[in-house]
Amino acid sequence: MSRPTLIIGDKNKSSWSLRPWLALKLAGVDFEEKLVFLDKKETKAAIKAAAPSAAGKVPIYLDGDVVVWESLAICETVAETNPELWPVPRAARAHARAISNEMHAGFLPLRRSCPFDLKKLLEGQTINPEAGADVYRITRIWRETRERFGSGGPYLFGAKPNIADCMYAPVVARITSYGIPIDEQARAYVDAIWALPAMQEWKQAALAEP
Ligand SMILES: N[C@@H](CCC(=O)N[C@@H](CS)C(=O)NCC(=O)O)C(=O)O
Repeated sequence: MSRPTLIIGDKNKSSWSLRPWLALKLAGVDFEEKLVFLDKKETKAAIKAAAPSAAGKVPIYLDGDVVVWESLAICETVAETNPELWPVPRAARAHARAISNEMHAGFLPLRRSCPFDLKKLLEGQTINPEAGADVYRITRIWRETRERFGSGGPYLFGAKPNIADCMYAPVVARITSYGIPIDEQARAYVDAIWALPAMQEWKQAALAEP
């Protein structure tokens, strides 16, 4: 049987690709990755050729007759066969889904003003008030989630990272790239995400990209 394939963009640019890629790695899925360089004249055609029925953006996940795009939908699909990617207690699972959706649908000011770029390493960048409000909301989500569900370890829901951590991983990267000031608790969470071997693998590959 052929391995599932995740079509992704450049690792230094594609924050959306990082999310399901990390979920697949955390779940230990044996998958093939196909990288399409973004912002080239052939990008759209290459993505369309790989999955004509998808929306023409990466990431896209192909597994047998399954074709799924939208990062969170991919994570949900992978979780069907790897249920440990969501926390088990119902209240925790509902909370994880809510904060994952909030990330998927929002925080545009932060995403716009601090584009994903792992090669950047700025210090104490001043961000605009709207982006600042996003960081405030995100760090509050992290704190409240950890207080309520995360006492068993360093991740949002304790000892094991799950899809919610994957959804916020690109924010962790933006905070580091732009030197965005955060409190000590948020810093500990950022450090825990960076310490994941899969995050390091993604980062090293991003740094090696042309
Ligand atoms: N909401 C989508 C966003 C996907 C997206 O915007 N992908 C960008 C790369 S990070 C892309 O494919 N850009 C190429 C293009 O629009 O031509 C998701 O969650 O997967």
